[in-house]
Amino acid sequence: MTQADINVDELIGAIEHDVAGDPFPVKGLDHLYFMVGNARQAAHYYSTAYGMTCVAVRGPEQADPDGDPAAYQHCRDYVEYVLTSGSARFVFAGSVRAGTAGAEHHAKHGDGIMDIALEVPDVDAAYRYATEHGARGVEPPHDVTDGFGTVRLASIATYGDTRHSLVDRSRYDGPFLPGFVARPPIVDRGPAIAAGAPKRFFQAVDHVVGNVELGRMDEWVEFYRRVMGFTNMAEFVGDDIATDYSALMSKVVANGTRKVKFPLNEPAVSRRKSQIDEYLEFYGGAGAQHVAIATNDILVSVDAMRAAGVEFLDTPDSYYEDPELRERIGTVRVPIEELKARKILVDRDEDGYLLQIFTKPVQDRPTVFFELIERHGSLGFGKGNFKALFEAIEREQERRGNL
Ligand code: TYF
Ligand code: FE
Repeated sequence: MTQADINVDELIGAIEHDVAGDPFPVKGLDHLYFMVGNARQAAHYYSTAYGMTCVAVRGPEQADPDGDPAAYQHCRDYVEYVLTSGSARFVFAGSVRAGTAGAEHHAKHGDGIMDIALEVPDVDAAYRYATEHGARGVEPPHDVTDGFGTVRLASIATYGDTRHSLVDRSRYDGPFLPGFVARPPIVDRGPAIAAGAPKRFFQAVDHVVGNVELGRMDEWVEFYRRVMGFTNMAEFVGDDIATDYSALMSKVVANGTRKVKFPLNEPAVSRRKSQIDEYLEFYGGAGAQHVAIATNDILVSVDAMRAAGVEFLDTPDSYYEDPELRERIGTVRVPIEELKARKILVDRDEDGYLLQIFTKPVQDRPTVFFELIERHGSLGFGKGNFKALFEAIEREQERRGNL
């Protein structure tokens, strides 16, 4: 199978869904907007270590003194790099001066996800529905135009200082948003690909997880139900598991097509400090915890990322040697030894199985991290791995002195 043949919907477990009756139709995730301390270096890291391609940039060099004054100031204040990998699109932004909203966001939260932007067919209808159902509007609907056409944008607030921009790009064919200019990739991966490296390490964003404060998970589940018509997916971590080992509670909400899946975690009260408490303390409140990126070949992706210096959580050999695992998992596409060699986790449910692995935090603060996921029918999140996974996270927490 060539990468062009990959069906992204299948990769992320999307299902058929009738949008006619949907109060808040969503086409999918448009982009994730990361505010970082050094966008130039972040763009380089995600190019080399995550195999992404830098496609566009906007910054002081693009500032048009004759254009819209707000857009002019924005260009003078930030440098923003757009990187893609298949249908996934990340923006890395850095403030070039003190006192901007982005600089304040970064001072408070460190590197983090400021905006989880959704592509919608009708920005005005979506914004109206959301705000009428209790969402706080951040930016009302407005057009942004350049020589490539017009994008309609709005945004609403969600947990912490995070927001959801609503994007309609159906009348636009530029490289990203108005004001951005196309640019060549930061690294030429051509020679590596010619030597057998994968063209892409991942093809899509599978889910984005939010950490919220103690006792507020159900409030945010209700927010996504009321404001966006998202529904609860079956998989969650309840009290039983929480108090035993996981130290967190988790529920998953998704849009009708399940292209957009948002698990929400809150800390559970337990003997030791929850991994969610550690996040909340260092992030300075609620925020996006991890981004799961979907790959059609997790073995190749993990090998390439490890070779580039990405650090993954360790899984003890005992996980693979447990006869119960082999029984639960049955046959998967590779021998378990291949997974063991790479510390990849595996889980099976009634619909199929999935392979997954988690990186360590990707910035100085123990906050945001990534998950690589390869789905084979399963629409779950690796519930069977929670024990092994949370123990691995707690070992890291202990090493950092935050347990
Ligand atoms: O998204 C999920 O639910 C899984 C499991 O702190 C998970 O990836 C849940 C909480 C967490 C780390 C992973
Ligand atoms: Fe996940």
